[in-house]
Amino acid sequence: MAVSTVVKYLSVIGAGVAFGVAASSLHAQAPGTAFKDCPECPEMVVVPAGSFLMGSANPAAPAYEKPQHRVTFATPFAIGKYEVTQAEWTAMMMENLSGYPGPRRPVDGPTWTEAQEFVRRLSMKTGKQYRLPSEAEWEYAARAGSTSDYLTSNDTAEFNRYAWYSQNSAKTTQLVGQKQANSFGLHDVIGNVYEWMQDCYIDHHKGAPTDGSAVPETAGCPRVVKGGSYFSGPQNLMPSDRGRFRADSGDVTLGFRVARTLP
Ligand SMILES: [Ca+2]
Repeated sequence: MAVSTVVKYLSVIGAGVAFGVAASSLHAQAPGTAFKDCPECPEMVVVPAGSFLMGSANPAAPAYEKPQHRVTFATPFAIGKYEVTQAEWTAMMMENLSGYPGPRRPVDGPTWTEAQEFVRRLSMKTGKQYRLPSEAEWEYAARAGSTSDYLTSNDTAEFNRYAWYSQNSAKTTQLVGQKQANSFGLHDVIGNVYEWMQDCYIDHHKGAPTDGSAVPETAGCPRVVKGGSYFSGPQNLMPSDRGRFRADSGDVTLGFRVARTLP
């Protein structure tokens, strides 16, 4: 496709979602760009290269959030703008296992192993490297440049603007994208459903990878979950908070968002 055709195409869709190979490759590295690799694929946002301090330096924080350590991303990557919805899940998996049905609600209940099957099928369909985010990628994306304990400050009054949690959710999942996006353009990173990480869970950050990669697999290891859910109190809404589940178990508070290696 000629460049002039691409520009014309992009001008038609304006600031909306870029569809198709030409559009997504043209803007693949520009932070903040949103794109889809197919109409039924999750919408993705490009997150900039950079570095951040992962974990908590707060003396009162639990040991499993320490030590705080610097993680550096040499290149941009893409992460889901929203939690994977039930419409997106069903398009790949041909079934809906969710406890709270609704096409624009996040899928709830998939095991880590089932989430792996989802990203495998998504990768097969698109020819792109979809995967679960590493815990480092997710926490970097959740903080979106903030160094505070919570979202953009230490003020829990912010939760209503950014997050569905125990005090405003009626204890159920909510349609994705209703709450304000963070500075990277991502919705519901904190709250709504907990999200599966690629990483094996270890109960500290000692020796954790500093290049943004996931803590590698060991046989039978539990997997990390992050972000808190519609059922969570403030202590679980901090980007540094971490939980764990067995890879073969699911829960109605637990879903995921996808990541994608660029280009
Ligand atoms: Ca979430």
